[in-house]
Amino acid sequence: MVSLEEELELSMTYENFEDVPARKAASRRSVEDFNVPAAAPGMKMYRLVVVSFGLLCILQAALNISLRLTLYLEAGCNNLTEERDDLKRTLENYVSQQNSLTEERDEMKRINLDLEAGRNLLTEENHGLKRTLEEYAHYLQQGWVYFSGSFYRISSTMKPWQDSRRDCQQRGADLMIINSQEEQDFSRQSKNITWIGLMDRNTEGEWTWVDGTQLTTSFWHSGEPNNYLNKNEDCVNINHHDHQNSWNDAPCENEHFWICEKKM
Ligand code: 2F8
Ligand code: CA
Repeated sequence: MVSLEEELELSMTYENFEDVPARKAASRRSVEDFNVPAAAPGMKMYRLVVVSFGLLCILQAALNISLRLTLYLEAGCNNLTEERDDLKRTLENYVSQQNSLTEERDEMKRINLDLEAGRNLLTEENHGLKRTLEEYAHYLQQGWVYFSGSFYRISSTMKPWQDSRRDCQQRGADLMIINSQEEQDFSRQSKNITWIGLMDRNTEGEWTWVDGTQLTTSFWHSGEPNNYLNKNEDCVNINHHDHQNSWNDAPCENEHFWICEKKM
């Protein structure tokens, strides 16, 4: 226990701004007068110190708490920043993946369009081939002979050149056009005189095929064309089968067999 004297001494150490002897006297007087312990100012000081210490402790505690809180929040903040960066990276990855997928999808769409176009072409080609096949079957069934890309049919009756041509047209064909030596040789198989699709009916001396093309390679028999005996011989037939050059011009109204050709 600190005595009142000691407390007084202690308080005097701190409170040197007052008159010490006077304070001592006053203190004694106060004790004597009021029977109150003379060490009250020291007690005050003591309380002040205790309170200050308490406040310091509270301040320290508050500082600790705020420091810990700051550290905690900072750590939390760092975590959140990392999480945010992670999310950003993930999002960037997603966006990049989405872009790749979009490009892939567009490429697939283009490929699909190409494939569709290819399929349409193949379908058209297929239909065309079917039609051609049906046509081949039709002409073969009708007794036509196939040679080098065309079907040929030699008539079994005789007609003037114009009627002969009409017959061919009604069969989806026309009178034969000879474009090569091979075709010329093929035309000589028939031993009958046969009309072919060549004439100069429009302009004398200007020999024209039924498809409108002008004559270039010709196989006239020797002395032909001659408008024999000044007759109007405007249509051409295969006459001299035993010669490579077998053509003869003859009057169109004469009746002969004829050869139709269907180009395939
Ligand atoms: O000698 C060639 C001559 O032969 C016939 O007349 C006799 C032909 N006439 C007919 O085919 C109608 C001519 O055209 C031919 O030039
Ligand atoms: Ca002639």
